[in-house]
Amino acid sequence: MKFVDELTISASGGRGGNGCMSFRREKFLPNGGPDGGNGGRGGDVILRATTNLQTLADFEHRRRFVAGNGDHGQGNDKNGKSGRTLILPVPCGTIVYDAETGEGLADLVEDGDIFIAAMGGRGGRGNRVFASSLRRAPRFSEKGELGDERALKLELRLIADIGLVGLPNAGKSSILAAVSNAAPKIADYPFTTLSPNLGVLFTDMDSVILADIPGLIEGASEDKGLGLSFLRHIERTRLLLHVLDLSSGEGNPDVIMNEFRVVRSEMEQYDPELAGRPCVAVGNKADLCDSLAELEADLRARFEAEGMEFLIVSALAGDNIPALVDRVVSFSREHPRPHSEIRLYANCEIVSEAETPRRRSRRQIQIISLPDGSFRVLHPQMESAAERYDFSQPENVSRFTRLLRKYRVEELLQAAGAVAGSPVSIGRVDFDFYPDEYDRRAD
Ligand SMILES: Nc1nc2c(ncn2[C@@H]2O[C@H](COP(=O)(O)OP(=O)(O)OP(=O)(O)O)[C@@H](O)[C@H]2O)c(=O)[nH]1
Ligand SMILES: [Mg+2]
Repeated sequence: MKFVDELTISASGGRGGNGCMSFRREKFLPNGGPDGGNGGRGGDVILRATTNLQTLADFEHRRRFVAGNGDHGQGNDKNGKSGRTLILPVPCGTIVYDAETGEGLADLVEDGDIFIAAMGGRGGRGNRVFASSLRRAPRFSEKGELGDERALKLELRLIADIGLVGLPNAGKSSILAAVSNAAPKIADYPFTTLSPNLGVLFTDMDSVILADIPGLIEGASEDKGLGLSFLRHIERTRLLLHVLDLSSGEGNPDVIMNEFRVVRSEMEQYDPELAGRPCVAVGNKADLCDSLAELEADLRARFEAEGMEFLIVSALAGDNIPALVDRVVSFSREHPRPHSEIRLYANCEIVSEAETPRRRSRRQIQIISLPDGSFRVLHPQMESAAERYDFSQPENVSRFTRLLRKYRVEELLQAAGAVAGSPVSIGRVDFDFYPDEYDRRAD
C-alpha cells in the first residue's frame, strides 16, 4: 500500500436534532400537557489510533468526514435518536494539528488513544422540559446546535524504539528481517526500501519496535535520493543502529568510515539532535570479509574513539545476530519509552452509536500537553461550563473550582507535567495553573 504520512482532512460533527413543541391530545383530555421530546445529539467524528495501520493512505481517497445528525424530538415524549458517530482509525504516532493555526491538538501514540476531531451539536430541548408549576403550557422549544467543523492536519511520525539508518544497500532491511517479525523487501540494488517498515522483536517480557527507513545518500538534504523526509519516522526512536557495509572498498576501513560520515552529516543537516542520539555502529555483511578480525579491531578502535559501540554481524548468515538482539533488548529495557511531547493522559470512553443524551457526562477527561508548555483540557461538560460561567462573579469561580476538583483535573494536569503558572485552556477559557495547596491546607 502507498505510504502517506501527511495530509489534511475536514471533520464535521452532526447537527443536533430540534426539540419538539407539542401538547398531549387524548380523547377525554382536552388540555393535555406539553409532551414535546428533545432532539438527539449530533454524532462526533473521532480519530482512534490503531497498531493495524502504518500509513495514512486510507485518507487519500476520502478527506471529508461528516457524522450523523441527531433526529428531531417528537410529540408523545419521544426524544430523537443521537446521530451516528464516525470512528476513523489512524496509525499510532499520528499527530493532529489545527490546519488553520498549526496548533498541536493531540498525539495519538498508544493503541486505542482517541481524539475528538469534531463534536456533534447538542440536541434542542422539547417544550416538555420547560414546563413548570408556573408555566404549564410552554409554547416553545429549542433548535439543535450545529456540530463542530474543523480542518485538521494529520502528520504521522511512526512510533518505534530503534531506528535503522545507513546507505542504500547496506543491509538495513536484512537486519530488520533477521531480528524481527517483519518481512521487508530485500534486494541487491539501492533504494529497495521506498517507505518505512516496522518490525517487532518479541522478548519474553515485552516487545521492541524497530523502524527501517530508506537509505540516505550524500546530498539527501538537498533532496537527492529519497531525501531526508523519512527521518521523521525515526525521530521518536531512542537508539539508532547505523548499518555499514563491511565489504565496501573490499573491506577498507577508510572507505567504511567515510560512508559512515556521509550518512551522519546528512542526519545532522536534518536535525542535530538526531545525530546526538545513542547510536550503535553495526558492521554488516561480515561473511564477505576475508580478514575480518583485523578489520573489526581497526573499526572498533575508530568507533570507540568517537565514543560509539561497534558490533559486527551478518544478516544473511545470521552471524552475531543474537548479540545484536541482546544489545537492542537490553537498551530498550534500560531506557523505557518516554511520553512524547504532546500526549493524551486520560482517554475518553467511546460509547457506541446507540448512545444516550447523558453520554457527555460519562466522558473522561483528556489532558493534552503541548510543546509550548501549555495544556489543554478536553471534556465536553467542563468546556461548556467554562463558557457559561461568568468568572467576574466570585461565586462562579468557586463553582468552577469545585467542578475541576470533582473531575480531578488538577491531579491530571500535574501528572501531565503542569507546574504552577502553566497556561491551561478549557474550551475558549484560558487560565494559569495554580494547584490549590491553600485550600488543602485549610482542610
Ligand atoms: N553477503 C551478504 N549480503 C547481505 C547481507 N545483508 C544483506 N545482504 C544483501 O545486501 C543487499 C541489500 O540488502 P537490503 O537489506 O535490501 O539493504 P537496505 O540497506 O535495506 O537497502 P535499501 O532499502 O535500498 O536502503 C541484498 O542483496 C541482501 O541480500 C549479509 O550479511 N551478507
Ligand atoms: Mg531496505
